[in-house]
Amino acid sequence: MGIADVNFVKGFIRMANDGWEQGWHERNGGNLSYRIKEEEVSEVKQFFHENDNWMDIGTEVPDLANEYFLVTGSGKYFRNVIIDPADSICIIKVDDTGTKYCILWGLENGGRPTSELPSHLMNHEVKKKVSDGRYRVIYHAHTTNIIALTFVLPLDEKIFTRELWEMATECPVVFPSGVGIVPWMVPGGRDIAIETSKIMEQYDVAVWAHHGLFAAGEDFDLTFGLAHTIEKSAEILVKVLSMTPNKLQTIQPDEFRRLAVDFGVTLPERFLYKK
Ligand code: 2HA
Ligand code: ZN
Repeated sequence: MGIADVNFVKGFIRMANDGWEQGWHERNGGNLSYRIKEEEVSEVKQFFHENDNWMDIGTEVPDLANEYFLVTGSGKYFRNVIIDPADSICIIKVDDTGTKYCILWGLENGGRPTSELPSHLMNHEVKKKVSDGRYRVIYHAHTTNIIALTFVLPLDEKIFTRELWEMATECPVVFPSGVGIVPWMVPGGRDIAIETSKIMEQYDVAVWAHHGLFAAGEDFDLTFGLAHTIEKSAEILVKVLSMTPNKLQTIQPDEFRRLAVDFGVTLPERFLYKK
C-alpha cells in the first residue's frame, strides 16, 4: 500500500482534481491544505524521511504547534496532483513555536509548500479554535464567476451575501453565516493572511477581490461543496445580471426567515435588509 492509498490522501487528491475539472485552477492557480488527525499521522509516518531543515512560515501560528498538514506545492499544478502526488503535494510539520515548518514527505523533485501557506495556516488556527478542532480543510480556488462579480458588485459582505443567497434557495442553508470580503491585496504574504483569518472568525468563506475565494470546512466534501455552491450561485447571478439590471422577482426577507425556521439555521438579520 502506497501513501496515495491512505484515505485522507485519497480524499485530498480527489478534491484537487475535482477543482481542476471545474476550471478553477489554471496553471498553478489555487492551493489546498488539510490538518491531519493524530491517528492519520500514524498511518503515513512510515513514508516520512528525516528532515531537520526548518523553514520560516512567515507568520506565527502558536496554536498549531506540532501539527501535521498535507498541502499543495508552490508553483505546482492542480492538474498534475492526481498523476504525480509525490511531486505536487507535501506533508509538513509545524515546530513547537508555531513559526517554522519542515517537509516530511512529498515535493520529491524539490519545491516549497504553497505560496499562500501563511493564509492557510492562520485560517487553520482560527478555525481550529472557533470549531473546537472540527474544521480541517482550507481551500483557495480561482472561481471564475465569483471573481467576475468582484468587478460589478460593491465589495460589501452584506450585498455579496444577500445577492448570493437569493440565487438559489438552498444557499442560505449551505452558508448561513454568509461570505466575507477581502479587498484587493498583494497575495502570498502575512498581510493578506491576517485579513483573511479575521474573516474566518465569523465566516466559512472569504472572497478575495479580483482573485478568487478561500473556503473552510470540516472535511473535503463539505469544503468542496461549499466552494461549489457559492461559485454556482455566482454563475447564476452573472447570468441574471447579463440579462437584466433588474430582477422581476426574487426571494424576500420574510421568505428567508421562514426558510431559516424550517431548516433550523440562524440567518443574521443584517443580511435581510429591505432593498
Ligand atoms: O498561484 O493561487 O494565490 C497560487 C495562488 C496564489
Ligand atoms: Zn490565488
